Amino acid sequence: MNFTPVRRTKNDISALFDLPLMDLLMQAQSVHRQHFNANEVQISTLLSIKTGNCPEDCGYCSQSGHHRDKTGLVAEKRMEIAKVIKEARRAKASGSSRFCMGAAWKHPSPKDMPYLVELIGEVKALGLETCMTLGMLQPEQAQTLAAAGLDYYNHNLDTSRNYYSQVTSTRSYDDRMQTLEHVRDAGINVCSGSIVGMGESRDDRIDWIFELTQMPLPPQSIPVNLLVPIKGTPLGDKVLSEGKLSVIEWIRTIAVTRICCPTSYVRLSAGRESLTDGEQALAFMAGANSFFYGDKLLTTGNQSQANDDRLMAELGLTAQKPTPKPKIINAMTGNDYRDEPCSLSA
Ligand code: SAM
Ligand code: DTB
Ligand code: SF4
Repeated sequence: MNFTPVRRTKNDISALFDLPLMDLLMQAQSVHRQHFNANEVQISTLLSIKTGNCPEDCGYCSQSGHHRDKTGLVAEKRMEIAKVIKEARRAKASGSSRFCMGAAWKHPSPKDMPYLVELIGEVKALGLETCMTLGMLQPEQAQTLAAAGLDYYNHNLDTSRNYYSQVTSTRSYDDRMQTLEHVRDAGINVCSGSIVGMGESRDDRIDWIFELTQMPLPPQSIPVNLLVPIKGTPLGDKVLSEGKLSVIEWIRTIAVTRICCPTSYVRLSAGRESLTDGEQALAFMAGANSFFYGDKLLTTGNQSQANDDRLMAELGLTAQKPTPKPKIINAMTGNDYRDEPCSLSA
């Protein structure tokens, strides 16, 4: 697949946002069809492997330790490997092709690395693609995860450089960019997206898409989250009192992302639970071709699997199969995982 970025100015991106919706959808759908089967979607399942008490202060997040007195979220220890694998088996059986594991960390600590390496090997041995989102990574950590076979690393820019200080104060936009560089340099596919509806302006959404087009390669996967306003978080409370952004603006953001990053997977992520069938169908029309499947995201709800199965059947969408991987080496033993019996029971 050709990942040549489409270079656009901020004015070009702004003009796309200004198009009448039908013209924008038409353009996004025709770009989409040049690169993808328009009736096929990539399906991932998410699991929180370490929940809550995060030292970062992201203003939208239920898992930040800074908001825990107000959100009441109960923190949990790192999940045992056998339990993670049980969930991965369940995801595979339900038709997901990728298993995404998220941890509420600023960054993984050295003692977490063998745990993460083992998880990657065990999940890949089930025939699933692997994705992790663990906070910031040092170059050696990215290389260790790459050597273990990690397929994707999720690390969102979340918004524009300008609005970032309104979102998080415990890290900078450049910290975020640096981890993306380490992930890219290690040869792991980049998954990096945004949250729409946090009180940012359209210019912030334009600037975020511009940042994507300026990367050496656009991310292979781009989640466009719609803020799930969580009571007790600063940005959740702001949106709950001032009102939510129009869903149509989120759909416009998906369409412009599709046009500017034509070969990337664009993912419907957080926020789908509150959407109607029609709104989701418009989002697919706008060029989204990936979504999270399963009743739960990390700490919040998602559309039920039964509802997603029904909607996919109604829309005539089919699930993409995982890309077969030739050889998977267990970094601990040096053996190919396909030759080893899985040590964990379901
Ligand atoms: N701690 C890691 C990090 O921040 O990179 C990984 C987990 S974090 C929860 C993953 C992403 O979920 C965030 O970057 C953000 O885009 C999204 N997210 C978290 N809470 C959300 C919310 N309430 N609504 C929408 N998206 C949210
Ligand atoms: C992403 O961009 N969205 C997912 C995934 N990457 C890790 C997370 C959504 C989290 C929604 C809020 C929650 O469930 O806590
Ligand atoms: Fe921590 Fe990630 Fe939540 Fe920020 S988004 S508070 S880094 S878990």
